[in-house]
Amino acid sequence: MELSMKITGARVIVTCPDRNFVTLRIETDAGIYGLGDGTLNGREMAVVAYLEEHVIPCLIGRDPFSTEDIWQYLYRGAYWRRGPVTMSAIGAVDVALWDIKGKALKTPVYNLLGGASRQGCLVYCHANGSDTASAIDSVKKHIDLGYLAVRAQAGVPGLSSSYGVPKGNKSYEPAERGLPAESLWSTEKYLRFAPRMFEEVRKAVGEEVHLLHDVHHRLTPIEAARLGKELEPYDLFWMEDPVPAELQEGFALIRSHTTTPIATGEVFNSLHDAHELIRNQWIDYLRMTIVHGGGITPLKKAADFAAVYHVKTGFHGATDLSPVTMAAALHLGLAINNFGIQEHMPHTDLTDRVFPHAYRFHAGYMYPGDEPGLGVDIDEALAGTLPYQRAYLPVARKLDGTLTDW
Ligand code: KDG
Ligand code: MG
Repeated sequence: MELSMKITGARVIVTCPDRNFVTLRIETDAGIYGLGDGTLNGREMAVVAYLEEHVIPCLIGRDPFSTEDIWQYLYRGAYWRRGPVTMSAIGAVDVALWDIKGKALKTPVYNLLGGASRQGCLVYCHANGSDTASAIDSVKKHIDLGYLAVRAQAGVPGLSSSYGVPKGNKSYEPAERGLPAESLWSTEKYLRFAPRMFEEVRKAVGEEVHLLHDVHHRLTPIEAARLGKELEPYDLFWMEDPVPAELQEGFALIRSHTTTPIATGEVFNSLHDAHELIRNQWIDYLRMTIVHGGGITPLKKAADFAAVYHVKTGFHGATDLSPVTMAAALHLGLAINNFGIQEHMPHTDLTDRVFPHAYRFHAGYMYPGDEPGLGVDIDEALAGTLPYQRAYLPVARKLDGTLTDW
């Protein structure tokens, strides 16, 4: 079999099937193409410019099988390292190259990463409600859909909006058109409410279902320690992003007070953001995602490093990660030994039509499918009818107006 190929071209496709996605399509002289996701929620066009102006010209003529060398070329070779824009652009290239590799070798990407280590990937979904009663209804609905793990978020009494809870009856989608929306935050109200909510949720849904919760970077370490301790009786699968994680040693304080498992890392873009967290066993689940973490190549290494310290994966899987990232996460998740759980926030029907894919959900698990490569395509004709629309994530302020972490 002739495996010598060259990259002949690459283009960025920006489309908005209900929300914005940035997709990189890399072409080869063998007629095989690969897709990568470069979506960075609320900062999409920065990645487009980075790819078009700085990355694509360097790819032409290279061997698409050289995933390691091309990754190093784009990372070390740029001199300027890390950061979400850079790493999303590198991630888009890396994932597209793994897609090409799988298609050229006529095998699903998970076979190139070690083969299947399990039958499917356990996933968790999002349940939410404006109050505890409606959050409980939502958890029950998701259990009826077959989910074995459910994240529960509810409106905090006294706050006009809460992370993870939609305003109307639409599905929750944080990015909104127009300038950034402002929401209010009160740690006191939240800390009074969250343990009571989980007491009721656990009572209503029983012991079997895994319950998760996202604090979304809102607390200080000592506040998070208190929350983790108070949540212990409700046996959470994890407490996510209890604090903003720039200060890795802050997790030591949380860890010394509570046995509630901790997940973090959806905003990380390098293993260097997490290596103290992992090395010191301050977390249980690493949430770094394929796109913002620079692709399959570095995430496989991050997962292997984490495995040494009993840390499992819990890859980010919100709707701002395109179906291409979902597929990449499932292929990697199927292959590694220390897979923990995968987030599944289903895309809209329109997004699924723009990105036809082989992965599927069944009875609590997701399966990447057995198509060569990643098993995701893009309907460019449909994508072309859905132009980019500027949208931003919200910002948060404390009740006295101080800007805080959203
Ligand atoms: O773009 C930001 C979202 O992906 C994020 O707010 C979602 O926290 C999130 C989660 O856990 O899915
Ligand atoms: Mg989160």
